[in-house]
Amino acid sequence: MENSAIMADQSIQELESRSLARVASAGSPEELEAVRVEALGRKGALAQISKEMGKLAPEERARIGKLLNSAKQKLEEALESKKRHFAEAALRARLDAEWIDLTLPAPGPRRGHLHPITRIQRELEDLFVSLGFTVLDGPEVETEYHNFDALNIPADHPARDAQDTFWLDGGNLLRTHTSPVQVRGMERLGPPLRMIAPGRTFRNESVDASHEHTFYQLEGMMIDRDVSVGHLIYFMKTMLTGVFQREVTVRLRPGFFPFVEPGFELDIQCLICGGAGCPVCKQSGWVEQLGCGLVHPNVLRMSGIDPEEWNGFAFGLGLTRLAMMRYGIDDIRHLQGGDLRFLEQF
Ligand code: 2NM
Repeated sequence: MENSAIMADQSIQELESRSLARVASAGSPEELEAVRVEALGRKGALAQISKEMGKLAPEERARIGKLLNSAKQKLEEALESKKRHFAEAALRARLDAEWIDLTLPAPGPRRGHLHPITRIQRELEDLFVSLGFTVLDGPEVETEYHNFDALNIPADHPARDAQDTFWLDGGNLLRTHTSPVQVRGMERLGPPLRMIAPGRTFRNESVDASHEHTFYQLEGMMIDRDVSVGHLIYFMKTMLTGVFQREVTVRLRPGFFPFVEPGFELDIQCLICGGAGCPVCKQSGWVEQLGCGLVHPNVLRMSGIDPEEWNGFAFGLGLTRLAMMRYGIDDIRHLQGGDLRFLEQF
Protein backbone atom coordinates (compact mmCIF):
# COMPACT_ATOMS: atom_id res chain seq x y z
CA MET A 1 0.00 0.00 0.00
CA GLU A 2 1.09 3.51 -0.69
CA ASN A 3 1.91 5.69 2.26
CA SER A 4 -0.69 8.32 1.51
CA ALA A 5 -3.38 5.63 1.25
CA ILE A 6 -2.52 4.34 4.73
CA MET A 7 -2.72 7.87 6.08
CA ALA A 8 -6.15 8.37 4.48
CA ASP A 9 -7.28 5.04 5.96
CA GLN A 10 -6.25 6.11 9.41
CA SER A 11 -7.62 9.61 9.27
CA ILE A 12 -11.01 8.39 7.97
CA GLN A 13 -11.27 5.85 10.79
CA GLU A 14 -10.15 8.34 13.39
CA LEU A 15 -12.49 10.99 12.09
CA GLU A 16 -15.36 8.53 12.03
CA SER A 17 -14.90 7.31 15.59
CA ARG A 18 -14.17 10.80 16.95
CA SER A 19 -17.22 12.28 15.23
CA LEU A 20 -19.51 9.43 16.31
CA ALA A 21 -18.33 9.94 19.90
CA ARG A 22 -19.03 13.66 19.66
CA VAL A 23 -22.51 12.97 18.27
CA ALA A 24 -23.18 10.58 21.13
CA SER A 25 -22.15 13.10 23.75
CA ALA A 26 -23.77 16.18 22.12
CA GLY A 27 -26.06 17.95 24.61
CA SER A 28 -27.94 20.20 22.19
CA PRO A 29 -29.00 20.53 18.54
CA GLU A 30 -26.44 23.34 18.23
CA GLU A 31 -23.57 21.05 19.27
CA LEU A 32 -24.83 18.47 16.82
CA GLU A 33 -24.83 20.99 14.00
CA ALA A 34 -21.25 21.96 14.85
CA VAL A 35 -20.16 18.31 14.52
CA ARG A 36 -21.98 18.05 11.17
CA VAL A 37 -20.34 21.17 9.76
CA GLU A 38 -16.86 20.13 10.90
CA ALA A 39 -17.11 16.56 9.59
CA LEU A 40 -19.51 16.63 6.63
CA GLY A 41 -19.61 20.30 5.64
CA ARG A 42 -18.35 21.60 2.32
CA LYS A 43 -15.09 22.60 4.00
CA GLY A 44 -15.25 19.77 6.53
CA ALA A 45 -12.74 17.02 7.26
CA LEU A 46 -14.24 14.39 4.91
CA ALA A 47 -14.36 16.89 2.05
CA GLN A 48 -10.71 17.65 2.75
CA ILE A 49 -9.80 13.96 2.47
CA SER A 50 -11.86 13.56 -0.75
CA LYS A 51 -9.85 16.38 -2.27
CA GLU A 52 -6.62 14.48 -1.67
CA MET A 53 -7.91 11.29 -3.33
CA GLY A 54 -6.65 12.45 -6.72
CA LYS A 55 -3.13 11.71 -5.54
CA LEU A 56 -3.89 8.01 -5.00
CA ALA A 57 -3.46 5.08 -7.34
CA PRO A 58 -6.80 4.13 -9.05
CA GLU A 59 -7.37 0.85 -7.10
CA GLU A 60 -6.61 2.60 -3.80
CA ARG A 61 -8.90 5.43 -4.78
CA ALA A 62 -11.85 3.04 -5.09
CA ARG A 63 -11.17 1.44 -1.71
CA ILE A 64 -10.71 4.75 0.09
CA GLY A 65 -13.77 6.08 -1.72
CA LYS A 66 -15.88 3.25 -0.24
CA LEU A 67 -14.41 3.87 3.20
CA LEU A 68 -15.24 7.54 2.86
CA ASN A 69 -18.81 6.83 1.78
CA SER A 70 -19.34 4.36 4.57
CA ALA A 71 -17.99 6.85 7.17
CA LYS A 72 -20.18 9.58 5.71
CA GLN A 73 -23.26 7.36 5.81
CA LYS A 74 -22.68 6.21 9.40
CA LEU A 75 -22.16 9.77 10.53
CA GLU A 76 -25.27 11.00 8.74
CA GLU A 77 -27.36 8.25 10.30
CA ALA A 78 -25.97 8.97 13.77
CA LEU A 79 -26.62 12.70 13.32
CA GLU A 80 -30.15 12.07 12.05
CA SER A 81 -31.02 9.74 14.89
CA LYS A 82 -29.63 12.10 17.52
CA LYS A 83 -31.52 14.98 15.91
CA ARG A 84 -34.78 13.01 16.17
CA HIS A 85 -33.94 12.29 19.78
CA PHE A 86 -33.64 16.04 20.50
CA ALA A 87 -36.86 16.81 18.64
CA GLU A 88 -38.76 14.16 20.58
CA ALA A 89 -37.37 15.38 23.91
CA ALA A 90 -38.37 18.95 23.03
CA LEU A 91 -41.89 17.87 22.11
CA ARG A 92 -42.24 15.84 25.32
CA ALA A 93 -41.09 18.82 27.40
CA ARG A 94 -43.59 21.08 25.65
CA LEU A 95 -46.45 18.64 26.09
CA ASP A 96 -45.62 18.32 29.78
CA ALA A 97 -45.50 22.09 30.17
CA GLU A 98 -48.72 22.78 28.26
CA TRP A 99 -50.72 19.89 29.63
CA ILE A 100 -54.25 20.82 30.60
CA ASP A 101 -56.65 18.67 32.59
CA LEU A 102 -59.86 19.15 30.63
CA THR A 103 -61.83 17.35 33.33
CA LEU A 104 -61.19 20.13 35.88
CA PRO A 105 -64.12 22.51 36.54
CA ALA A 106 -63.91 25.88 34.70
CA PRO A 107 -62.67 28.81 36.86
CA GLY A 108 -65.99 30.65 36.45
CA PRO A 109 -66.60 34.42 36.39
CA ARG A 110 -64.44 36.72 38.51
CA ARG A 111 -66.09 37.54 41.81
CA GLY A 112 -67.11 41.16 42.46
CA HIS A 113 -67.94 42.88 45.72
CA LEU A 114 -70.43 45.32 47.17
CA HIS A 115 -70.12 49.07 46.76
CA PRO A 116 -68.88 50.69 50.02
CA ILE A 117 -72.20 52.52 50.49
CA THR A 118 -74.17 49.30 50.01
CA ARG A 119 -71.91 47.59 52.51
CA ILE A 120 -72.52 50.22 55.18
CA GLN A 121 -76.25 50.16 54.42
CA ARG A 122 -76.41 46.36 54.81
CA GLU A 123 -74.38 46.46 58.03
CA LEU A 124 -76.73 49.05 59.51
CA GLU A 125 -79.77 47.08 58.39
CA ASP A 126 -78.42 43.98 60.18
CA LEU A 127 -77.62 46.01 63.29
CA PHE A 128 -81.10 47.59 63.49
CA VAL A 129 -82.86 44.30 62.75
CA SER A 130 -80.96 42.84 65.73
CA LEU A 131 -82.45 45.70 67.82
CA GLY A 132 -86.02 44.89 66.76
CA PHE A 133 -86.38 47.37 63.87
CA THR A 134 -88.12 46.66 60.56
CA VAL A 135 -86.39 47.73 57.32
CA LEU A 136 -88.82 49.66 55.10
CA ASP A 137 -88.67 50.67 51.47
CA GLY A 138 -90.75 53.27 49.63
CA PRO A 139 -91.16 55.17 46.38
CA GLU A 140 -88.45 57.52 45.09
CA VAL A 141 -91.12 59.61 43.35
CA GLU A 142 -93.20 61.04 46.19
CA THR A 143 -96.23 63.20 46.76
CA GLU A 144 -95.76 66.68 48.17
CA TYR A 145 -97.85 65.56 51.14
CA HIS A 146 -95.62 62.63 52.17
CA ASN A 147 -92.35 64.46 51.52
CA PHE A 148 -93.29 67.79 53.17
CA ASP A 149 -96.75 68.41 54.71
CA ALA A 150 -96.89 65.22 56.78
CA LEU A 151 -93.45 66.09 58.18
CA ASN A 152 -94.53 69.45 59.51
CA ILE A 153 -92.72 71.29 56.74
CA PRO A 154 -95.07 74.15 55.85
CA ALA A 155 -95.70 75.44 52.34
CA ASP A 156 -93.43 78.47 52.78
CA HIS A 157 -90.47 76.44 54.12
CA PRO A 158 -87.26 77.05 52.10
CA ALA A 159 -86.69 73.28 51.72
CA ARG A 160 -89.55 73.27 49.21
CA ASP A 161 -87.74 75.75 47.03
CA ALA A 162 -87.07 74.75 43.43
CA GLN A 163 -83.37 75.21 44.23
CA ASP A 164 -83.50 72.20 46.55
CA THR A 165 -86.23 70.00 45.14
CA PHE A 166 -86.57 68.22 41.81
CA TRP A 167 -90.24 68.92 41.08
CA LEU A 168 -92.00 66.77 38.51
CA ASP A 169 -94.93 67.64 36.26
CA GLY A 170 -98.20 67.15 38.13
CA GLY A 171 -96.93 68.24 41.57
CA ASN A 172 -95.00 65.12 42.53
CA LEU A 173 -91.26 65.24 43.29
CA LEU A 174 -88.12 63.16 43.79
CA ARG A 175 -87.97 62.53 47.54
CA THR A 176 -85.51 64.88 49.24
CA HIS A 177 -85.11 62.53 52.25
CA THR A 178 -86.36 59.07 53.22
CA SER A 179 -88.70 60.47 55.89
CA PRO A 180 -91.78 59.97 53.64
CA VAL A 181 -91.11 56.22 53.92
CA GLN A 182 -91.52 56.61 57.68
CA VAL A 183 -94.74 58.56 57.21
CA ARG A 184 -96.05 55.64 55.15
CA GLY A 185 -94.75 53.26 57.82
CA MET A 186 -96.60 55.10 60.62
CA GLU A 187 -99.81 55.12 58.54
CA ARG A 188 -99.55 51.39 57.79
CA LEU A 189 -98.07 49.87 60.98
CA GLY A 190 -99.45 52.05 63.79
CA PRO A 191 -97.79 52.20 67.24
CA PRO A 192 -95.70 50.78 68.83
CA LEU A 193 -93.13 50.51 66.04
CA ARG A 194 -89.43 50.51 65.25
CA MET A 195 -88.35 51.04 61.68
CA ILE A 196 -85.52 52.24 59.49
CA ALA A 197 -85.74 53.60 55.96
CA PRO A 198 -82.49 53.44 53.97
CA GLY A 199 -82.36 54.58 50.37
CA ARG A 200 -81.62 56.97 47.56
CA THR A 201 -82.58 60.62 47.88
CA PHE A 202 -82.35 63.58 45.51
CA ARG A 203 -81.62 67.26 45.86
CA ASN A 204 -81.06 69.90 43.27
CA GLU A 205 -77.48 70.62 44.35
CA SER A 206 -74.46 71.82 42.40
CA VAL A 207 -72.05 68.89 42.50
CA ASP A 208 -68.77 69.48 44.34
CA ALA A 209 -66.42 67.49 46.62
CA SER A 210 -69.10 67.12 49.31
CA HIS A 211 -72.41 67.49 47.41
CA GLU A 212 -74.20 65.21 44.97
CA HIS A 213 -77.70 65.57 43.52
CA THR A 214 -78.23 61.86 44.35
CA PHE A 215 -77.13 60.52 47.73
CA TYR A 216 -77.96 57.81 50.23
CA GLN A 217 -79.65 58.29 53.58
CA LEU A 218 -80.72 56.18 56.45
CA GLU A 219 -83.46 57.40 58.72
CA GLY A 220 -85.13 55.61 61.54
CA MET A 221 -87.68 55.98 64.30
CA MET A 222 -89.03 54.24 67.35
CA ILE A 223 -92.51 54.97 68.68
CA ASP A 224 -93.64 53.60 72.01
CA ARG A 225 -94.86 54.84 75.39
CA ASP A 226 -92.57 57.20 77.34
CA VAL A 227 -89.70 57.29 74.86
CA SER A 228 -87.00 59.67 76.12
CA VAL A 229 -83.85 61.38 74.88
CA GLY A 230 -82.04 58.72 76.96
CA HIS A 231 -83.42 56.01 74.61
CA LEU A 232 -82.39 58.10 71.62
CA ILE A 233 -78.81 58.45 72.87
CA TYR A 234 -78.58 54.72 73.65
CA PHE A 235 -79.63 53.70 70.12
CA MET A 236 -77.43 56.30 68.43
CA LYS A 237 -74.38 55.24 70.44
CA THR A 238 -75.05 51.57 69.66
CA MET A 239 -75.35 52.37 65.95
CA LEU A 240 -72.16 54.45 65.77
CA THR A 241 -70.18 51.90 67.78
CA GLY A 242 -71.28 49.33 65.18
CA VAL A 243 -70.26 51.51 62.25
CA PHE A 244 -66.85 52.50 63.56
CA GLN A 245 -66.15 49.22 65.39
CA ARG A 246 -65.11 50.97 68.60
CA GLU A 247 -66.50 52.76 71.62
CA VAL A 248 -67.60 56.29 70.74
CA THR A 249 -68.24 59.34 72.93
CA VAL A 250 -71.26 61.38 71.79
CA ARG A 251 -72.59 64.85 72.53
CA LEU A 252 -75.85 66.55 71.62
CA ARG A 253 -76.24 70.14 70.47
CA PRO A 254 -79.56 71.81 69.80
CA GLY A 255 -80.56 71.60 66.14
CA PHE A 256 -83.67 72.50 64.19
CA PHE A 257 -85.64 70.05 62.06
CA PRO A 258 -89.35 70.78 61.51
CA PHE A 259 -90.35 67.16 62.22
CA VAL A 260 -88.84 66.90 65.72
CA GLU A 261 -89.09 68.80 68.99
CA PRO A 262 -86.63 69.00 70.63
CA GLY A 263 -84.16 68.49 67.79
CA PHE A 264 -80.43 67.80 68.05
CA GLU A 265 -77.24 67.57 66.11
CA LEU A 266 -75.29 64.60 67.40
CA ASP A 267 -71.48 64.66 67.30
CA ILE A 268 -68.90 62.00 68.19
CA GLN A 269 -65.56 62.71 69.74
CA CYS A 270 -63.03 62.69 66.89
CA LEU A 271 -61.75 59.14 66.30
CA ILE A 272 -58.57 60.42 64.71
CA CYS A 273 -57.22 62.62 67.52
CA GLY A 274 -59.36 61.42 70.44
CA GLY A 275 -60.66 64.95 71.00
CA ALA A 276 -57.34 66.81 71.13
CA GLY A 277 -57.97 68.61 67.81
CA CYS A 278 -56.78 67.75 64.29
CA PRO A 279 -57.57 68.62 60.64
CA VAL A 280 -60.38 66.02 60.44
CA CYS A 281 -62.35 67.63 63.31
CA LYS A 282 -61.14 71.11 62.30
CA GLN A 283 -59.39 71.41 65.70
CA SER A 284 -62.72 71.13 67.57
CA GLY A 285 -62.29 67.56 68.85
CA TRP A 286 -65.82 66.69 67.63
CA VAL A 287 -67.25 65.46 64.32
CA GLU A 288 -70.89 65.93 63.32
CA GLN A 289 -72.66 62.64 62.60
CA LEU A 290 -76.41 62.95 62.35
CA GLY A 291 -79.62 64.82 63.12
CA CYS A 292 -82.18 63.49 65.56
CA GLY A 293 -84.85 64.39 68.06
CA LEU A 294 -88.21 63.49 69.55
CA VAL A 295 -90.90 63.22 66.89
CA HIS A 296 -93.03 66.36 66.70
CA PRO A 297 -96.63 65.81 67.97
CA ASN A 298 -97.96 67.28 64.68
CA VAL A 299 -96.10 64.56 62.73
CA LEU A 300 -97.60 61.80 64.90
CA ARG A 301 -101.09 63.25 64.71
CA MET A 302 -101.02 63.65 60.90
CA SER A 303 -100.15 59.96 60.52
CA GLY A 304 -102.95 58.88 62.84
CA ILE A 305 -100.98 58.39 66.07
CA ASP A 306 -102.27 60.00 69.30
CA PRO A 307 -99.41 62.12 70.74
CA GLU A 308 -101.07 62.02 74.19
CA GLU A 309 -100.52 58.25 74.34
CA TRP A 310 -97.44 57.69 72.18
CA ASN A 311 -94.17 59.40 71.46
CA GLY A 312 -90.86 58.51 69.88
CA PHE A 313 -87.46 59.47 68.61
CA ALA A 314 -86.28 59.78 65.02
CA PHE A 315 -82.93 60.29 63.35
CA GLY A 316 -81.42 60.72 59.93
CA LEU A 317 -77.90 60.36 58.57
CA GLY A 318 -76.13 60.35 55.24
CA LEU A 319 -74.78 56.93 54.25
CA THR A 320 -72.59 58.59 51.64
CA ARG A 321 -70.93 60.80 54.24
CA LEU A 322 -70.56 57.88 56.63
CA ALA A 323 -68.82 55.81 53.94
CA MET A 324 -66.48 58.73 53.26
CA MET A 325 -65.59 58.99 56.94
CA ARG A 326 -65.12 55.30 57.50
CA TYR A 327 -62.94 54.76 54.44
CA GLY A 328 -61.22 58.17 54.48
CA ILE A 329 -62.59 59.22 51.06
CA ASP A 330 -62.12 62.94 50.45
CA ASP A 331 -64.34 63.48 47.42
CA ILE A 332 -67.97 62.34 47.13
CA ARG A 333 -67.64 62.07 43.33
CA HIS A 334 -65.35 59.03 43.68
CA LEU A 335 -68.24 57.09 45.22
CA GLN A 336 -70.70 57.72 42.39
CA GLY A 337 -68.36 57.96 39.42
CA GLY A 338 -68.43 54.23 38.69
CA ASP A 339 -64.65 54.17 38.16
CA LEU A 340 -63.68 50.56 38.85
CA ARG A 341 -60.05 51.50 39.58
CA PHE A 342 -61.38 53.39 42.61
CA LEU A 343 -64.06 50.92 43.68
CA GLU A 344 -61.80 47.85 43.43
CA GLN A 345 -59.79 49.17 46.40
CA PHE A 346 -62.54 48.16 48.83
C1 2NM B 1 -83.32 63.81 60.52
C2 2NM B 1 -83.17 64.46 61.72
C3 2NM B 1 -84.15 64.33 62.68
C4 2NM B 1 -86.60 62.19 60.92
C5 2NM B 1 -87.86 62.36 61.43
C6 2NM B 1 -88.65 61.46 60.82
C7 2NM B 1 -90.08 61.28 61.02
F1 2NM B 1 -90.59 60.53 60.03
F2 2NM B 1 -90.29 60.68 62.13
F3 2NM B 1 -90.69 62.43 61.04
N1 2NM B 1 -87.92 60.79 59.96
N2 2NM B 1 -86.65 61.22 60.04
C8 2NM B 1 -85.40 62.93 61.22
C9 2NM B 1 -85.27 63.57 62.42
C10 2NM B 1 -84.44 63.04 60.28
O1 2NM B 1 -82.41 63.85 59.49
C11 2NM B 1 -81.29 64.68 59.63
